[in-house]
Amino acid sequence: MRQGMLHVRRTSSETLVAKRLRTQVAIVGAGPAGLLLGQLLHREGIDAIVLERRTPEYVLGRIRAGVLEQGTVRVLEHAGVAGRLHREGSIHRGIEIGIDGRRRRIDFEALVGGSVVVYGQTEVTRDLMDARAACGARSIYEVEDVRLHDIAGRTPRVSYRQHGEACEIECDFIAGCDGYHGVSRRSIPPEALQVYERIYPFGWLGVLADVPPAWEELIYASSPRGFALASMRSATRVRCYVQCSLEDRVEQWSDERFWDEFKRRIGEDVAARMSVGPSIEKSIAPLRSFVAEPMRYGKLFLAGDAAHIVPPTGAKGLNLAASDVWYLYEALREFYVEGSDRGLDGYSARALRRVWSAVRFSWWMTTQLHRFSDEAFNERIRAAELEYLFGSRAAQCALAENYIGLPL
Ligand code: RFL
Ligand code: PHB
Repeated sequence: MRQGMLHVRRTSSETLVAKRLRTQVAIVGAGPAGLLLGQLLHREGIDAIVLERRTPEYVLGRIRAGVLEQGTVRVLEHAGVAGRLHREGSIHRGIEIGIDGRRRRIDFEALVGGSVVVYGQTEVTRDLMDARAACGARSIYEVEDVRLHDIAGRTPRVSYRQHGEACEIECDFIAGCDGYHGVSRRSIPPEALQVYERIYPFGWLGVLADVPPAWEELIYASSPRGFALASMRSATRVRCYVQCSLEDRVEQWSDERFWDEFKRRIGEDVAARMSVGPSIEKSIAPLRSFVAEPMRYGKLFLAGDAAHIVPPTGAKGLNLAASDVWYLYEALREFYVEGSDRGLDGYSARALRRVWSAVRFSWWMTTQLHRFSDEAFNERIRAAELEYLFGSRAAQCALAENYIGLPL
């Protein structure tokens, strides 16, 4: 019985429920993690409902990741949503690392035989939304007051309100794909979770602008004024970041101030040849590393930013969301198709192994490339480490191998 039924019933908490739905997997959150899981399950004939508190336009308006690992591309192919990505995404076979005006190319292909694809998270999300709409799978946007019930018991349910109406979904499992600020992780009793966290003493100010990039590959630049990243979305659109203070507000950063600061950090040759233009998006993101373990509590499975956050320096957040979702999809398929609990029981440990390797790499990239108002000893160690990276093929291989993504 998968269809929705309209009737009024009282739940144990005495709320009047106007609409009751039934599905196999209730997915909370329509970011890349939730939508990708929904698509993979749909292709396997497993029913899911996706619940999202924002509008589709709002979700698409968030400018975030830009770099996809090969493993993520394969998962998107498996979900049947990689057509436009292959046509419009651009393959990058290396990145450049800048230190105080000097630059070194990290040649992924020569060092480890791999590459990444530059294709915005917005586009991945749009492709997933389109695929979901095309197959008629159920997504419910603008839901309020989402609550999870009986997650450790036999009758897991998700209640919510939409346009003032109380609704409830009965399900076998709940996938918590609702990001760092979502309700899923907070529904787990605190004593059942172990949390690991590092907050960095700076943020990233990002600007999106319609100008052609003056760089062919991403440039991660460390300068005495702080970090800067030159990235792109297409042959006509750049995405650039500068390290900023946590106290800074977007209003304090005019476009002129942003470009001036970016040019001072990115390297003189690039600054001399780049063009600038008005920002079409500007935002500040704080940087943190965060992991909540385990990623399962009873019938609730966390995936993506709901369970972990990495600083954007390693370009790992979206890719980790994709690997979590892949493992969770395999586990659910094993359950529904083969009748085995094994994948579900092993999900958290399997996902966390990959999570921690990305947490380590993102922490390393962040600490090496940013300026901390730090003690002199740490500054010297940081400089020595970057010097080693510039001179050692082994160090470059380690960076390349992690950047393109460890195997799924
Ligand atoms: P999301 O994208 O946060 O989606 C969660 C969704 O859940 C909804 N939600 C709820 N829905 C219903 N009920 C509730 N109570 C809800 N609470 C929340 C939210 O509205 C939202 O739609 O998490 P997801 O799907 O796990 O995806 C994670 C990625 O978005 C994230 O890791 C990346 O964007 C991180 N990231 C990067 N990752 C990369 O792999 N490569 C990159 O180059 C990269 N660059 C970045 C980034 C993140 C950045 N910011 C802004 C944090 C650059 C930046 C600047
Ligand atoms: C981006 O293009 O937004 C981007 C690229 C690489 C990163 C972070 C963000 O490490």
